[in-house]
Amino acid sequence: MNTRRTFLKNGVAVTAGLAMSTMSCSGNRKEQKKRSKKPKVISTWNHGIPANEAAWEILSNQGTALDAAEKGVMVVEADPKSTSVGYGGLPDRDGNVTLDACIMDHLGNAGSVSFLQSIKHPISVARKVMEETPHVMLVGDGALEFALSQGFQKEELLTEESKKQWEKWKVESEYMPAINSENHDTIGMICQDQDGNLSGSCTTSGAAYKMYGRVGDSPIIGAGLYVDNDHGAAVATGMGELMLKTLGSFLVVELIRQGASAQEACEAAIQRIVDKLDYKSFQVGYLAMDKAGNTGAYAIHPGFNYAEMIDGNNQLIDSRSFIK
Ligand code: SD4
Repeated sequence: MNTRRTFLKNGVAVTAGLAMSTMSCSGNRKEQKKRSKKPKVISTWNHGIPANEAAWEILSNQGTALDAAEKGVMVVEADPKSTSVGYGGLPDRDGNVTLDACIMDHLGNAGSVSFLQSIKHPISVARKVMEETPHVMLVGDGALEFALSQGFQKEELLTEESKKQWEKWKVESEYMPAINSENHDTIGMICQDQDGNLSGSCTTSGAAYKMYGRVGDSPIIGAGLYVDNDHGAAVATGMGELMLKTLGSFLVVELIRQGASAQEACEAAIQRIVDKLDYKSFQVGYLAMDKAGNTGAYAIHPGFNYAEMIDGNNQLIDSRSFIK
């Protein structure tokens, strides 16, 4: 059996940081395990607040974690003020809004779309890929063709505001993703329903002013999102190239499976980036929930936050970070 003891014995991530985080996690582990399985939703950044509300509507009416994870992030996909997700998302350097999204349920089913254009709700197309095709991932024109065949409508996703920002950017044309700015602002969501099942979703317009055709971590199962219903789930936000190189969300869930707490696992996955990659100029944030509903979050830089909703209370929480 994989227990916390095994995790520590194997020395997977016994670091001072982990030891400290163990102390700072709320309550002791026995108490955490005793907690009843109440519906719960967590999601990245400020826009997690309205997204959680939509997810809660479903969870509090005996809905499934999968439905909640899809409907929750759709709120942000449809919001033109959220310039890093869906409609109104900042475009690539040539002015194309290209979207990435994925979804995963408690049975281990997964669906994903990438480099999808002109469709407002890529998360719903990802769900259709999961449920209606023998595949996990469709990209570009193939994803668009599939979406249209499923009844989705083509729409212009570049808003006047995003177009203005892109035109301003073109003056210098410098690709420099900013830490915690709106162009690094994927919504990742994890839901647990009344049956204790976990599902997750992740959707983004990706890094603003990326190269045409660039795909980040968000549609990649294991990088932007991973769910193992026996153990936990994780989502990622930030500079996708770093999560892709470390398969971060899978790593977080795997560490939970080996006995780490959700908090320890997020910290260890950030530590992996710090140990292996040039991390200082980039932000990455991980958010995780274990099967008992305990949550964890950790980022490279300060400024990452997430929304957590339980018992109808929705609150924003600041994540801790490697750089203080
Ligand atoms: C990406 N992780 O495409 C996404 C973008 C993002 O906050 O902005 N995340 O790399």
